[in-house]
Amino acid sequence: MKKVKQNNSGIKKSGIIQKDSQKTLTRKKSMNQKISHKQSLVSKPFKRVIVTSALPYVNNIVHLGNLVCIISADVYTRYLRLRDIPVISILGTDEHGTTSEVKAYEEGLTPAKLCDKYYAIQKDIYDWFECAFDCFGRTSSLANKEITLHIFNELLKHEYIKPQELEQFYCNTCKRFLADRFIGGHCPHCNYTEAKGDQCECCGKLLEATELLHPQCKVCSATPVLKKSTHLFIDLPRLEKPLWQWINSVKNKWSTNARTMTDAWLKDGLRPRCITRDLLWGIPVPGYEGKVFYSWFDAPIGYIGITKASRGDWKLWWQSSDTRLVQFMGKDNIPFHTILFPSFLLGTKEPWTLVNDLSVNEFLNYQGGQFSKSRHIGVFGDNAKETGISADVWRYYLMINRPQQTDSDFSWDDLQSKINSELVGNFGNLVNRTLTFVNRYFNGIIDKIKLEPQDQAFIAKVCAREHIVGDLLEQIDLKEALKEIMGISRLANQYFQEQEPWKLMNTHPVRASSVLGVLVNIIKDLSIMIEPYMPSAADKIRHQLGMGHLELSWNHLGLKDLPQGYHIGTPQILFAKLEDAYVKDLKVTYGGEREFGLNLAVAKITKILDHPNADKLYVLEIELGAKGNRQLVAGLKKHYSKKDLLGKHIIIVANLAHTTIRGIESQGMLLAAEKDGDVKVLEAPNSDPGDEVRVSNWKNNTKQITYEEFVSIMLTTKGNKVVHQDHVLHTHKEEIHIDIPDAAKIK
Ligand code: B3M
Ligand code: ZN
Repeated sequence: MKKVKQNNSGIKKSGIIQKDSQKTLTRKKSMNQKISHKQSLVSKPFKRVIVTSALPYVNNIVHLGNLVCIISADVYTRYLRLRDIPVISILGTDEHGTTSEVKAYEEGLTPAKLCDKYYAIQKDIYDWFECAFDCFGRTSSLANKEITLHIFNELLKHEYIKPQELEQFYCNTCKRFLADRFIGGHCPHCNYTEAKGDQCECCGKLLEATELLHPQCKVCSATPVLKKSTHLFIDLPRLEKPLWQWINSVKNKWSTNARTMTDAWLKDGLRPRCITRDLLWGIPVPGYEGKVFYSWFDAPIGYIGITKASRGDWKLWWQSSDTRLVQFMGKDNIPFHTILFPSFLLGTKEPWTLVNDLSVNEFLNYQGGQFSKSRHIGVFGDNAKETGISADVWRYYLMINRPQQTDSDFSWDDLQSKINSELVGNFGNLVNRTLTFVNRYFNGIIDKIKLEPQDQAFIAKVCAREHIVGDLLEQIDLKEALKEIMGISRLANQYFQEQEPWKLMNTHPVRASSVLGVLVNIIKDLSIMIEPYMPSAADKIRHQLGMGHLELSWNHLGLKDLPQGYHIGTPQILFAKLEDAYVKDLKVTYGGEREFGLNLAVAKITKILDHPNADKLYVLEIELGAKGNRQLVAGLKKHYSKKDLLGKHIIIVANLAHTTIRGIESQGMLLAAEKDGDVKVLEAPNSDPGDEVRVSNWKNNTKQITYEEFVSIMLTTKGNKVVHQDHVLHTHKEEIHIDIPDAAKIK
């Protein structure tokens, strides 16, 4: 993760502000005094700030909606850094629990290996989005184990933990208790046959595993039995009073949704809550074999664990009354952060830092519906890069659309219109035309600034609005603050328009230079204010202004630090317009709509006979999982012995019209690669019969096709992979690998 440099050196070492760097320094001081009343909001009585964002489940590839929360935390942290406030921001992966175990089982990996894999994927995503965390870690770290056990032991010591017996499903074959997600059965409400232990995906109802009809162990399909198991509960009723007192002392700093939901929980009265699970993957509960802590126990403790894993001074941050803890999360995470996590900490009777500010976002939907990784609907962190839209632009869009009071919707049309009108038309245009002008007509040098009363009035107006931006950011209203920044940019464009420097050029050059000087100053200020939102764009602007090596801070706002004789750099276009045709493509790619002409599936060869009427052909019997068995005729005799072929997991075209070859029906076709006379069948050894083989995230075609249509779809090999238009063929378990040179023919 990128760490952001401290920015306290600022102007001092720069020397770029050529003539009056001395004056600038003094100015910096007076600016400090001026904004001190604002700083006090965040720094008094607090000496430091911890910013966290809810820790994403390790194997969930985050979508734009999840990124709202993470990027919000990053924007706010970057703002605090600009204000020179000591801050650390924390994120990491939430790794324990059933979801990881189930996914590991599906991918044929151990949970630990699965977490390693997805931890790396997630880290890449946040790096790409330019999230500059101070600590990025994992809940499965040793440090987190230590803290979790410590907190548990303290709770035990103060008698907040008590055992209670529960009845749970147990699989006699697998010899273990089954977590909800490991149980399947028929839904008692709608009779859907593939309901899960916690929810029916057909009717959407939440279920208790014990309600399922015909329950089955998902691992071995045996019928599980109910068995008693002793679990540990945290005695929330006994913690209710201190919790209630604490909540009342801080909740005015929470967003409304956080307050409302927490109040509702408290009003219902708190009940003891189970903090253990019968799972293998997690932090083992001492003295209880086969049990681990519930992931919602060690996940929030993970904020502390992640800090401990990366900083020796973690206690200074996490055990001080003068640390301010600001937590960002989605609305489904509220009670875990306002009731459970604080209870765990309060119960230890140790001086832990509890949350002060909660910034809870509502949900972001995708084109009016839900994001779905499995159905390839929506933009996910790992494909944001492929869209060709920069991280800055994504960050801008997510923040200007931040679902603060209500859910909001992502739509490509909205994205296009916001990029084109705001980033390109308003902000980018202001920067570009101003700097181009200075370069073209003044050789890049602003050497005369003589302000008229009208300029003074305009500057006062801009300064007032800069203050509003600061105020909004103090209130963590990241969306309104960004709107205000764009408003300042619009104001500057208006000023450009009204002053008409292109006309003044010829008649009143000093006046033209002054107007441009004011505008360059505003651009410098804008680069500071947008830095938390669009760090790369801010950096580009600074380079274009010739201030690339300067670390500006919030103290340099106020249109002040640009002296006469200032030499600006080279202007360049900041943002590219998003064209209609491109948007149309994006809609198809991320709308779960794009279709591949073939229907490819994994099949297992179960029997091989010689073709009775042809020397070169085999007749293969193949199994397609739930899709049944089929028979294929294949010309492989020259290349494979029966022994070598039998049992292979091959790939077949399942939607090819059946045909009769020398008197025997062939119900589809297997795929093989041919290069210089060498023939290799395509294989998917780690996938199961019936698994779909896909190209990128496109849907497979279900309609029947002719042989001619098949031939028209180009497939080839590249780097030992099979590709269609550079997209790799894959199942959900593996990419198709083949040992044959590039550009082989697939037939
Ligand atoms: N992983 C739930 C979620 O991603 C959970 C948050 C943990 S925060 C400590 O929504
Ligand atoms: Zn079982």
